Order: sequence, then structure tokens, then C-alpha cells
Amino acid sequence: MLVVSDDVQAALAERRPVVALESTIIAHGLPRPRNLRVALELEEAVRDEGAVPATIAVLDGRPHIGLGKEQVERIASEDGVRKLSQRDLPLAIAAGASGATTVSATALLAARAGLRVFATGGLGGVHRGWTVTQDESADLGLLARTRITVVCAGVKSVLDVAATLERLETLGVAVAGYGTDRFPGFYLRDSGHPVDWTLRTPHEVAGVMRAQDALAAPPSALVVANPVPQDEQLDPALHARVLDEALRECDAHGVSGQAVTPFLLDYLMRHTDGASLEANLAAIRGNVRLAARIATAWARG
Ligand code: PSU
Ligand code: MN
Repeated sequence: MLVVSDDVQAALAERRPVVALESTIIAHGLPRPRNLRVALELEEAVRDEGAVPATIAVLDGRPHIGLGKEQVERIASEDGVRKLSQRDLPLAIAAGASGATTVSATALLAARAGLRVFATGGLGGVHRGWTVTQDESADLGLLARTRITVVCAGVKSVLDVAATLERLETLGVAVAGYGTDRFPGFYLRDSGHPVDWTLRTPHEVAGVMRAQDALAAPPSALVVANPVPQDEQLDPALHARVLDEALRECDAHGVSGQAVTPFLLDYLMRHTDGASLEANLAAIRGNVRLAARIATAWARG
């Protein structure tokens, strides 16, 4: 069922570090043509750190773990690449469709392939207005059932961050700040909420992963929340102002379902002169590098 690339297969067989990367960010989270350059740059960053990148996507109905350059190009450039969350996978497979995978679909496929470390930008979560729309990303439920370590810059700031943190607690997903006791705010270093645990080295993160296994509790994820570097964060005042507008526009246009997240991210990008995009990319780059170091500490076992 899974098409695992040769270099990912070899790395897994030899217990060398591998980092899973999601593809929705490429297809639906970043503007073309920059998205292709970013996808390739992120893979290169993983290699720089001595690990093997495994970008995950569904192509013509087949889930791929590790993409070649032409396959990355398809995800970045082809029209009609869908956004696939976990529940969409069997539908896309049976239909022979192609799609980019969100955190939920990526984490599921990565875990199936035997990968343990995954890097992304920001997780999905509980949306503002949840009491009316019930809009909550499938990312949370899947992470509650999957043994994987996700390195992210927190959850997207367009969400209700406090509610998302509560939900992660209810679902039993472990959350730790990396080098911080504040939960990061995706474009910002600090979401305004604390975290209960702080991890300071890849070795410490690997120690928690081993403890998860030793405990043999029902499988759930470890979220390593890694803040964007201080000098690369978005101006907090600008962020607050534009985010307010974005949420109002989203409402006014009646945007709903899968379209909400891409709409908000795009609005922020266009109304911050691209500054939100730069902060987003800085966060992802940092996460990818840290994930590679964690995968290395994990592989050393
Ligand atoms: N963070 C970004 N860009 C993105 C996403 C997150 O900076 O495109 C994607 C991730 O793939 C995440 C998804 O899993 O948004 C969540 O979408 P939704 O809220 O529809 O579940
Ligand atoms: Mn949603």
C-alpha cells in the first residue's frame, strides 16, 4: 500500500535518522512558485543535519513516503492536488486521486511506515467560534492515537489557542516547550499561554520518547513546541491587527470547512506585505532542523 522511497527504506533498515515532512503546507499553505523552492530547501535542511527527509503525499492514489524531485514538483505545481486529512486517505486511494497530506494524514502514514519524528509549521486545532461551527482540526484526534513526535511552532495563531491546549490535554497528547516555558504562537515566540514542561536538548526529547515506549500506554503523540527565532518573529501588534481583519473577512465571505485555514493564512500573508510568510518559513526551517537532530538522538538509541 505504501510506496517508500529507496533512500527512506535504506535509512530505516540501517536505523539511520529519518524526518517526515508534510505536503499541505507546500500545496495549500505557501504561494507558488516559492512553495517548490521551500519544499526542496526543507529537504536539504534535513540532509544538512545528517538525516533523511521523507516528504509525504498521495500521488495517483498511492501514498508516498519520500518523494523524488519530480514528485515534489507535482505537489507544488499541479492543479487539482487536493488537501487530504486522515479521513480522506481511503477515498483518495480508491479514486486514484492525488493530494497533499495535512498533519493528521502525514502523521498516520509516517507512523505506518515506521517513522517516529515529524516536522511541520503549526498544528491545526480548535477554531475560534468553535461553539457554533464545531470546527476542530482532525490533527488533534489523530495525534491522540498515534505514537509520533511532532516538532511545530505551536498551533496556528488563527485558532483559539487556549481551547486547543485544553483539548490536547483532554486527549492525552504530551506537550513540551523547546527551550521555553511559553507555548509558542506560530508567527510569534509566545502565544500568551504557558507550557508545563520544557525540554532543552534533542537528547532530552529522545528520552521522553523512550519513556513513552517503556510505559506502553495507549499510543499518543509528543508535541515539541519550538518557537520561531526572536529576530524572525512577526511584529506582535501587526499580527493582532491583521488577524482580527482576517477573521472578520473569513466570516463575511462565508468561508468554511477545509478552506478556512488556507484562507486565513493567505489573508495574513497579503496584508502583512509578506512578513507573515517570512515568519512562517523561519519557524518551519527551525522545526525541520530540530526534528533532524531529534531523529538523530533517537536513532542513536
Ligand atoms: N500550518 C501552516 N500551513 C498549513 C498548515 C499548517 O503554516 O498549510 C496545514 C497543516 O497541514 C495542518 C492543516 O494539518 O493546515 C490543518 O488544516 P485544518 O485546520 O483544515 O484541519
Ligand atoms: Mn477545519
